[in-house]
Amino acid sequence: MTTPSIDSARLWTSLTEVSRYGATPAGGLNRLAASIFDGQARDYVVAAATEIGCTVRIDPLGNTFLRREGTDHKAKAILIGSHLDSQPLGGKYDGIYGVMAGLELLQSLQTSNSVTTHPIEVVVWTNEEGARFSPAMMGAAYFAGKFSAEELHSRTDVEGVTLGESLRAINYLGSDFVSPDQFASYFEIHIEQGPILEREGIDIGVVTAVQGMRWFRVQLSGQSGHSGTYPMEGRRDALAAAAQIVSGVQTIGLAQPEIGRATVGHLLVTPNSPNVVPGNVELMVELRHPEVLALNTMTDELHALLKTVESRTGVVIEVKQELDSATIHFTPELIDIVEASATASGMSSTRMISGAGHDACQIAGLMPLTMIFIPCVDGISHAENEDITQVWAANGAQVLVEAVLQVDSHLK
Ligand code: HGY
Ligand code: MN
Ligand code: MN
Repeated sequence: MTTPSIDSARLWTSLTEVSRYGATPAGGLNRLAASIFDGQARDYVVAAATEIGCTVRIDPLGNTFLRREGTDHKAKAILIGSHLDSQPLGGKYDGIYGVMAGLELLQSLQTSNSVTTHPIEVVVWTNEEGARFSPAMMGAAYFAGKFSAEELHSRTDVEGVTLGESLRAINYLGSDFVSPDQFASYFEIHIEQGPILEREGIDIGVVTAVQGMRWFRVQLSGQSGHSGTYPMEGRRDALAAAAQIVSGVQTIGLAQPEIGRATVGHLLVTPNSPNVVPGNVELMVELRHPEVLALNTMTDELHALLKTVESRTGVVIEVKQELDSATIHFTPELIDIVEASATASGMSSTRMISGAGHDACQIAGLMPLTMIFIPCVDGISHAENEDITQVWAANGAQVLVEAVLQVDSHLK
């Protein structure tokens, strides 16, 4: 079968249309997991998929599977996935591009009357970002059997709203049983979220691995008090203690030249009033590194830092690890297929490691898998001015079609 050409204009239109849901005035997205905007974006994708005859399954975490049958109904399906949720002031393409490129693949197969042996499924994973409900990559982690639905449904956002009630409110609290053994392989296509491809003028990133990532929730309990009367000596100021942690985390990251990352991106102050010494602070520490030994060193340094700050300030510091996403290596045969597909599609490519985490991290070990990157402007992501071009979007989708069809014909 000749590889059908994707429809660049249709893909660009669907990316434009779906980005209306949760659009911010500055041109980005505020589409938090299981928000009404997440529901509207899902509805848009589900409508487009059912229009071309796909069937829809929704699991208890709201993971939404859009299926196009193959000639062999009993064959395991080829799965393509990513996410529609964004950061609070995020971009229009992180995750969303991967879902819409998957939809375009289904549409291209349909409009070209192409027939595959294996069923093809596109999945919208719930809550990849973890910005509203922790941890990140939650829907894919549920699919991988790492959490029960009950446990995740009870997770709350800062307003105390649970994931379960949020999914119910947008009609994505499903009951379909979908398990990894129904699938033969997994592809995820994504923007690079870094500057390499654009800077080197390369069309396609052939992703070989994703670096490890750990999240720690840190609770600091001091003593709040009147800022005008509470003496400086002996204060147990939770925010002053947190400030020492923030700068110590910075030092941990800087000690890992080049590729390590250490970030405090979430911090809540209570009571957060200008004339009250803060009694409580919650912050999240994120550590990343491709080598597990280096990640272990960074973790040990973090625990030592917390102990030092606690003894120095008298503020009680508790820490709970909430995410441990190990460095994962993708499947060599699929990596080769993506590389060959880029070449067959007339595109340049380079092999690379992903600095960002992805739903694919949770799928590792369950089936053969790999990822494809397209460039993004100035490498910017998790920001409202995240941007791509229509050509980049089309190039990636074409390579995805080529690679999936190669797997379909090679797989037994
Ligand atoms: O945090 C990450 O790496 C992903 O973009 N959510
Ligand atoms: Mn993403
Ligand atoms: Mn992201």
